[in-house]
Amino acid sequence: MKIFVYHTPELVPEIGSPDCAIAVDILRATTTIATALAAGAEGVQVFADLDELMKVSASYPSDLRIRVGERGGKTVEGCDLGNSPFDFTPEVVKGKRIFMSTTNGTRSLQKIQNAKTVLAAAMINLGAVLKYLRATQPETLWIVGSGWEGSYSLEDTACAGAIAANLQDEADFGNDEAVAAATLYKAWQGELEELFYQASHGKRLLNLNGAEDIAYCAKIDVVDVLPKQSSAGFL
Ligand code: 3SL
Repeated sequence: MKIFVYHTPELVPEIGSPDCAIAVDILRATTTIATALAAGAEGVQVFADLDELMKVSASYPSDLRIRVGERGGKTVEGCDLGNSPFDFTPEVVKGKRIFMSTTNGTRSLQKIQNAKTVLAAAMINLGAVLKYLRATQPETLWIVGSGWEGSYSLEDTACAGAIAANLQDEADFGNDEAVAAATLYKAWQGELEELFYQASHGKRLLNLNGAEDIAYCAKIDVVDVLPKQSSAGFL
């Protein structure tokens, strides 16, 4: 397995596609997707564009759908939920299809659509991601951070690094970003919440009363789910 890390969707190569691509948006989209599926959501369909989300979800029964919209950390008007993982309880999401658009996370998921396998990873489902990669041994693996509007983010690199560091004895690193990400993770392992407080998006969320969200997003292996793209969204 050869592991490549890209810090933002914009840095993903336009040519070629890997056997497996993983999108990471620790704060908070991929953490929320994993939480929603663990809580029994029927599936999660992601959209970079909010108008597209509204159009596609309109043909789905309203009692069986949840529209999730986040921009700038806040819930989008007209959506049922924002992007806090704490809102995705079994009472709210069980059996429901989630239609989701967030500032950065859903853009990176869309950017890797052409990979043979597309996964969403977070710290809370790290073990499930590693188990899948070890079992399937993709020849090439891209791990794509979502960043913030095209710029680097510390927290996504730490999660990419957690995947890379755990596999480093059984895989090769394909670019310097993979080495750097693994090094960052190893330096902060055990203090991820503190690291996330230093990240610019961590600070943004703190200003929006997101301390509890940050603490949850920094936890490792809280859920045993692997969000995997299918023709019906992430299942
Ligand atoms: O950028 C994103 O996709 C979001 O995860 C941002 S937020 O954490 O919901 O503010």
